[in-house]
Amino acid sequence: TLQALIFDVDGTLAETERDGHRPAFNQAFAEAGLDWDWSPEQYDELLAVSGGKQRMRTYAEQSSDFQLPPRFADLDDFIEQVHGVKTQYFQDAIAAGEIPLRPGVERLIRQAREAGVRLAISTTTRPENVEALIKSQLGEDSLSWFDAISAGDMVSDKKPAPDVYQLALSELGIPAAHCLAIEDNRNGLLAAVEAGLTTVVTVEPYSRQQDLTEAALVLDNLGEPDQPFTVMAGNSYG
Ligand code: XBP
Repeated sequence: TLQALIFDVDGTLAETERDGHRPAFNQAFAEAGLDWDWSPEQYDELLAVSGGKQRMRTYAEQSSDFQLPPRFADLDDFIEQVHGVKTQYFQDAIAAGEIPLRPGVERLIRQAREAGVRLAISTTTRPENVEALIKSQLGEDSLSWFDAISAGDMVSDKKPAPDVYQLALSELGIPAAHCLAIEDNRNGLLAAVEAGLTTVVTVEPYSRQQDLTEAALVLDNLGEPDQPFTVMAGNSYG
């Protein structure tokens, strides 16, 4: 029987990437005096690297004309500081309610609670971003609905490694066989499946073309009664 749902955040709870994280990165880059300005299309490609800090590192290493602005001690210092500023911009946007939950997310969360199914989060982003999103969209008390919020910086390897799902499972204290993961892209799917979880993928525009064969079910979204989801693929339920 199903005992817990484990949600990814970015792309799954809300479409945070293009209109949330991307502009926040660009604002932080401008503030640091960089000429980096990630377009929506470029950002979709950069999403192949999971984790904002890793994304910045990969980009810096691939930009042949990148010069470390003199006020940073080294690349690590640069990434840490600029990513910190980016996180603040992102949280401001979230707190202002600018990024709504995807269709069906709130309904599923509320139905799970009513049915006694426990809730957890497994994400690459920072916990403070998750908390801001959940509180602004579901109310001040809603953080307590989640028994575990596992985030990328709490483990050594980020998605597609299974670590952040294994952490959520151990905090829940429930075997993977009794939990369901909800993801939105290939990196997250691989992480969840490697942790032994049956996984539903609700695709985003950029992940629609990805190989999602390991998913039990691929949907366009979680659906609302007046706005049903479309099944894109499925190997267990399909
Ligand atoms: C999301 C990410 C994150 C966000 C930005 O991955 O890769 O990096 O793009 O957030 P997942 P941070 O959906 O697997 O959690 O900058 O805080 O990393």
